[in-house]
Amino acid sequence: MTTVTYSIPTISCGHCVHTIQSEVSELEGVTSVVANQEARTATIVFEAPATEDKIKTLLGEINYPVAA
Ligand SMILES: [Cu+2]
Repeated sequence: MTTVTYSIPTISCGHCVHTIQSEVSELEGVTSVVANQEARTATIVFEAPATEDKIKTLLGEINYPVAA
């Protein structure tokens, strides 16, 4: 199990938080997603088959790209 906190500058409201949490939770292997509106972060707990690359790709696809 791996826990990573991503910086996501485009988080701007509670809707963003909800969208990120519901979309990323759908990814197989993701066990927890907690997005924070104030900090503009998402802390994601995952294991195989989920990978950092898959999570980052998904976040980009839903218009919440991870900051470099
Ligand atoms: Cu929003």
